[in-house]
Amino acid sequence: MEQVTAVQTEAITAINAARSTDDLRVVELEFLGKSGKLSGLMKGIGALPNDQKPLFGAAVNQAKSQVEALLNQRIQDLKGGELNRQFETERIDITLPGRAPRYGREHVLQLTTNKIKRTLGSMGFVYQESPELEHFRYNFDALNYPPDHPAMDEQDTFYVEDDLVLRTQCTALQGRVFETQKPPLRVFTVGRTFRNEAVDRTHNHTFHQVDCFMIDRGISMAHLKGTLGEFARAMFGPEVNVRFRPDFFPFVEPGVDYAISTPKLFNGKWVELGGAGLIHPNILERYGIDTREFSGFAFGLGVERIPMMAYGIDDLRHFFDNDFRFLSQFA
Ligand code: FA5
Repeated sequence: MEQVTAVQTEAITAINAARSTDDLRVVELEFLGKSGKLSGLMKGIGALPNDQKPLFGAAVNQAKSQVEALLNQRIQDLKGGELNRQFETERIDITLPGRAPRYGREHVLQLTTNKIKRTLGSMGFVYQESPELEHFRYNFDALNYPPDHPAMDEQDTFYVEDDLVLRTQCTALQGRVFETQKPPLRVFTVGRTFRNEAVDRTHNHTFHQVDCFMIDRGISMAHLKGTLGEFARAMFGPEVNVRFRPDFFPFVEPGVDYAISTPKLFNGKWVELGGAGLIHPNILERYGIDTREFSGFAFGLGVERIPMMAYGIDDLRHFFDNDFRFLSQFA
């Protein structure tokens, strides 16, 4: 019997000494586990005289349930404190200001495209989609490029097949429209264009163009100048100047390049925007449009040049780097 009391005392001392519920789990295993010290006492029962066996068994069981009760009590006591400490260390400061999610926004080239569409749309031009992967014949042949003409060298591009290229100019839309629609016409498109280009601050292999044309009775360079002037003022403000200079494109006659300057930017320097002219009679006649009745103008320009000029951006590669610090400036 003293043996039972001794083990029970040992267990109680261990329970009182425990500082955490983890310690108590160890004590539990040591005394109450299957091969624990209290359960182990039962093994000696066989060696006792028969009349002492029930008394010994009862004493062990009583000791076990007392130790168990004390243990559970201590677990409850310690658990409260441990939970409080955990809550303290995991406390969330609900008074901190929240982190605002970053909202996406339209890319500056998309914003420019939207403005171009609104401007030309309001002048009666109809927007048409056009493919980036284009037939060689729409990109060149239909635009009055004679076979092997050196003007094509300026617009070397990426060939997918002999007759399938990444378009070099949005003017490729013209042939598609003339095949299916009759004048009077006022059409424009905006989209991605590609060239095998030595990349620098104003040239990239991938860029965007607007291309716009109009065919009607009596269309002259005056209509072209008027339209481009209106377009430039919508894009850059009322003080913008537009300059025309003679230039060559196989699909216009006469042909010009045009540049703009605004007193505010680049010290009023002229910046080339694009090319333009009256649509070459060869093209109109090829598509059965009577040149005694109809004439037309066409112009094309680089979309990147518009925000470059409007905001004073010195390198068009910024548009394609996807640097959030750059892009987030344009609302
Ligand atoms: C053309 O592409 C003609 N299709 C424009 C045209 C249309 C003329 C209708 C007459 C009638 P050009 O190759 O000059 O022309 O390109 C027009 C504009 O696109 C350039 O002025 C420039 O603003 C832009 N551009 C051309 N190449 C690049 C490039 N590699 N990177 C960025 N912008 C470019």
